[in-house]
Amino acid sequence: MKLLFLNGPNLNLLGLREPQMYGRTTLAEIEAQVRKRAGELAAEVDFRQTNVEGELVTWIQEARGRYDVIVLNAAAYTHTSVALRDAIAALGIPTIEIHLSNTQSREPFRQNSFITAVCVGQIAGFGPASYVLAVEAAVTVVEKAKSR
Ligand code: CA2
Repeated sequence: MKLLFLNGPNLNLLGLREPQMYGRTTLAEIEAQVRKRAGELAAEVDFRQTNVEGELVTWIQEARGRYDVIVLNAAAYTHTSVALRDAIAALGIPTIEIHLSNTQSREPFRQNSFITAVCVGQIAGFGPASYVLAVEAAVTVVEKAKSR
């Protein structure tokens, strides 16, 4: 089972700036937590971050045939990107939307996601644990698909 974790703009700053909002854990530390849980569940993980919207689109397109599930924290592009929505809709493999914060309890512009409707589900509000929960959700999604 292969999982592709994609992280959008500014998530490279995690743990380094604005700790009151996003905590003190770095993206590298989150990646380590993801790899640990994935190892326990016999899943392989690729974990990437970019500040470039088109790069996320390309990575989503290239995932076809290579990964079983994408886990996507699109960061600010969540609230703006028709391009990401179209890429996910065209992909044909399940995508899980994740966020560190509970976007529904934040500013109104964060309460709209362009990608929720084309994802299998969303995990938000648990800080770095959102990523670990996503590993478990991804395994559940793949096992459910196999049992059909
Ligand atoms: O809660 C999340 O995971 C978000 O996707 C984070 C995005 C935000 O735009 C979304 O509405 C919700 C922001 C990521 C920026 O991360 C930073 C980390 C440290 C310092 C500055 C930004």
